[in-house]
Amino acid sequence: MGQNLTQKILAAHLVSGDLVPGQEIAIRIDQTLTQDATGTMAYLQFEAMGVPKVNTELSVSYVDHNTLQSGFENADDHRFLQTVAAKHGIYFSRPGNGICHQVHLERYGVPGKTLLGSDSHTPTGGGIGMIAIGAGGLDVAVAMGGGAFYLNTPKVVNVRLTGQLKPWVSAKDVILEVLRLLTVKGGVGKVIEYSGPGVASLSVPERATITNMGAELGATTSVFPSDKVTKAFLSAQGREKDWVELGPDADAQYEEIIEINLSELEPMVAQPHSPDNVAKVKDLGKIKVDQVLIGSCTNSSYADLMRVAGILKGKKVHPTTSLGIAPGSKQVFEMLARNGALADIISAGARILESACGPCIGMGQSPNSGAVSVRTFNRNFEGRSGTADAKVYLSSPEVAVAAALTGYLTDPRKLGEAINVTMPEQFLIDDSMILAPAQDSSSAEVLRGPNIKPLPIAKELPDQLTGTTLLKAEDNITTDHIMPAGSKVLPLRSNIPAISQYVFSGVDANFAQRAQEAGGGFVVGGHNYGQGSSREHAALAPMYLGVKAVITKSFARIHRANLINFGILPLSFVNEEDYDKISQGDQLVLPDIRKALIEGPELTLINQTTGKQFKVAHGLTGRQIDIILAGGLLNFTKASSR
Ligand code: MIC
Ligand code: SF4
Repeated sequence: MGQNLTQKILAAHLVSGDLVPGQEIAIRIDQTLTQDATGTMAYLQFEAMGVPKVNTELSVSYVDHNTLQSGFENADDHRFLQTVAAKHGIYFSRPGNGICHQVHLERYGVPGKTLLGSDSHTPTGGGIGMIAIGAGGLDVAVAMGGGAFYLNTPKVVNVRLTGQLKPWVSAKDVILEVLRLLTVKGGVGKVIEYSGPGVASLSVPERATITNMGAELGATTSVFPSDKVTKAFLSAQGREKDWVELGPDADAQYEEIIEINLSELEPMVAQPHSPDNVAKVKDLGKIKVDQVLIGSCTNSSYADLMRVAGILKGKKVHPTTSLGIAPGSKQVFEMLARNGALADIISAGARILESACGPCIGMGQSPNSGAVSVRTFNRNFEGRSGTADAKVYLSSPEVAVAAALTGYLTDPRKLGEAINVTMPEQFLIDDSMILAPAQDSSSAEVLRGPNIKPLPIAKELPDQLTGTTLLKAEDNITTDHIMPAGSKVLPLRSNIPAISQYVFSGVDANFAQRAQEAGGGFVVGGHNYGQGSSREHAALAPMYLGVKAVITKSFARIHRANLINFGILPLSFVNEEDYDKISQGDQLVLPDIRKALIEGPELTLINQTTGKQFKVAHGLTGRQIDIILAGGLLNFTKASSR
């Protein structure tokens, strides 16, 4: 039986386990990436592991999230990241060099390699034929130390592309169509593998737009074959030697097949407040648009912005609409500046932002009250823009620029003739903003400012877990609910005592205080608890506040792994209706827990307040049980390397 591309790459990196869907495997990681908002913790964890130099083929540390320096905190973090990278054999991409996923695709992505990144949009690398997976910082730290990455073998879904995109329709519309078909939960436990004759018509950055936003499906990752188009991209980046041809066998098997005819797609948007709330632009009424933002790791490539510049050329932004543009990388920015496209953008009245995540993570450009904001980004969760009542639509650059010019959500096909951009034969290559690690690491000093507080470490699991139900939450709690981002909270990512005061602050302002006064306790949640980002702060900060177990109807993949990594027990109700048998404030007990975890998949939970008791399941593998018993992955890794 033939192999699909996912199986081929996983098999070539398999360290333990069998490639049977649902079973745990361990894979070797060739490359890692971190960004600053998750990276400071990842490097503190790496330091705590005591490994002098990274054991990967390549590890890169990017600064792109916390670039708004409104106090000393972010600058302190940048300096720490630069010096810790120099010491431990890590390449450092300076602030201003661009968004991690865009830069990594341009300068480091290699078909057939594995990439683990402490950011949920790491699957961008799938556009160049990598198995690129998002994970918590601690998993990335372990991979940097040479440890394997553990995951459940995913099912592989084949999205077969036929036809060719029509003018004004773009890669973003392809992934919006996949989101419409599969929904935000439809990719859980799966890899989305693209194939078919339509693939050849998509450039590498277009493919990367599609794999990037596969994160919004909840998928483990997404991947495209590596073909002549990939070769041309690598050669234009001066890296033809990195090319290998890769694809599925002709008789490859898939768990599920979906056909999409590119020729039939039309311009679309994801409406507020979920990336799968997809509609055709032409079917929506007259919607006034207050703000348009173009950029983010989804849509800020050279071709994206050349098309935007081409459409804006000689025109002016609508007087009641603000247009902001953040080029994805220094390479893109400088090429636009040198060929004059930047002048067309400026002349049209756009506000130019630095090459960084910026407004995508609420770092500035929050829209006005009740605003409609059209963004080429990948997430439109309520409040993420920094304005609680803003309505965010996700779109292609073409739809975004049409809104910026007309002031309304507009089908871009009404703008006339489409702009054709050909991919350059040679990109502008200048890696001077990427610093190589120190040759002699003994003289490299790691500089820490007062914002960088030592890493809190969990204790071994006690024999019994007792505590109060600190919070009872609904379905679809995102990591933005658990640990908010934005310009006020993000600078505290290296200071767990300080950031822990914001845990659940948008849901329940007194959570942190209550948790600390109670000496910790339990959190109860509904379905899909922890969807969204890979931020391990959504586990680390609750752990600091004393949260011992989270009991839900179901979890999102990366967040569940993060809870385990920090010694918090993720438990699920065996009977969903037992969710109703716990109220906030109830006193809960998990007796004889160390023994019970080893003995079987189910535990008894006693609600002392009501006198009722019921079953909860842990679903942990043997290795995960050992991690929980040790009080987290860091303790476990240290103990097993002794
Ligand atoms: C995001 O898009 O939510 C982020 C910010 O990039 C996060 C990482 C983080 O919280 O630092 C992600 O996607 O993993
Ligand atoms: Fe940055 Fe936004 Fe991409 Fe996250 S989704 S990495 S915040 S650009």
